Amino acid sequence: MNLRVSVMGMMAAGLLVMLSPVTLRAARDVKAPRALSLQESLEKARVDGKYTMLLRQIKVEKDFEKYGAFRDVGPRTTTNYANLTGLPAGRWVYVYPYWYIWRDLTDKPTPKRGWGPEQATGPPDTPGAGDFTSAWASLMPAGQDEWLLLEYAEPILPAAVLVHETYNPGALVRVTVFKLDGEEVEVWKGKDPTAQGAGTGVSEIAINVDFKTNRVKLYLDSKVVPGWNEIDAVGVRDSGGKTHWATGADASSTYADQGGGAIFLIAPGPIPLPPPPVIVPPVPPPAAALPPPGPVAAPAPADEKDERIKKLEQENKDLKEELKRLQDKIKK
Ligand SMILES: [Ca+2]
Repeated sequence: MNLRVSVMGMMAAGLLVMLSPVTLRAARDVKAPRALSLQESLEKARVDGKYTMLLRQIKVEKDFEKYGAFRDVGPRTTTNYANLTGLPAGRWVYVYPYWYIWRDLTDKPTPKRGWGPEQATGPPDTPGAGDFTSAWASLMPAGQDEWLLLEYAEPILPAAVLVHETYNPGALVRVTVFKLDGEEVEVWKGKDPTAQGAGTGVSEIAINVDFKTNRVKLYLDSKVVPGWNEIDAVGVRDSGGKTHWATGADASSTYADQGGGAIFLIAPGPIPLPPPPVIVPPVPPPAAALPPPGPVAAPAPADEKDERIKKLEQENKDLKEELKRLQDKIKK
């Protein structure tokens, strides 16, 4: 009996000895890479300055098993990933343990459209109170609560955010800043220091955090403050007293998208605008599906084509909606 037990035990031990080298080797193969500092990681994710305007940063630690320490995957339109939903379309870069989703290629700057969020980049350039194309305006005057996301060239230890409001001010209700690990941190919530009816004003929001940020997000209570709540520029004053101006911007909506930029049905203010000709883009062929992330990157021309098709589809959709609105208006 005793002998039998010990033989069984020896067999079991032998099995373990046979298995263990394999198991150990597998464990060694999937060893996590060394994580860079957050600032180094951000720099690496820009891929030698190729990308700009970070839309999202998400932590997916286990993806190193598939992508290693770094992978420039390129354009993806997936909105759901790793139990996250509502992700923006963009250019995906993996720097362990984060995914960075960028909007723009640095060498293809987005054109400056009147009232586009890009009008809130750089120092203030709007001549005074009033409706000017040099400030960001939302699509509708009070259609929804709006937000404006600003990106800065380098991470800054922020002491204050300076919001230059140039038309229907007083809607700012919340300011957040992003940590370099992607976490959004609320730094202020309250009543806009610039009063409604002030015409124009600079809302100075003091910030007390102990981390650097390169992204600031403003939230506007657009539905409460009538008219388009336009923002000309957003500065971040650092702890040394220097003010930095945004280098990129994204927004919940923009008046630049009104009729795909072709129809000015409702001018947001007193500036008269001649209605430009309505150009209906041809219906594009169905867009080719984007490849899954992997070592095979899609060739650049195909990406550009996809983007053009996507843009045309959106413009076509906008125009159709605009046409329907016009028809409904005529009916009334
Ligand atoms: Ca501006």
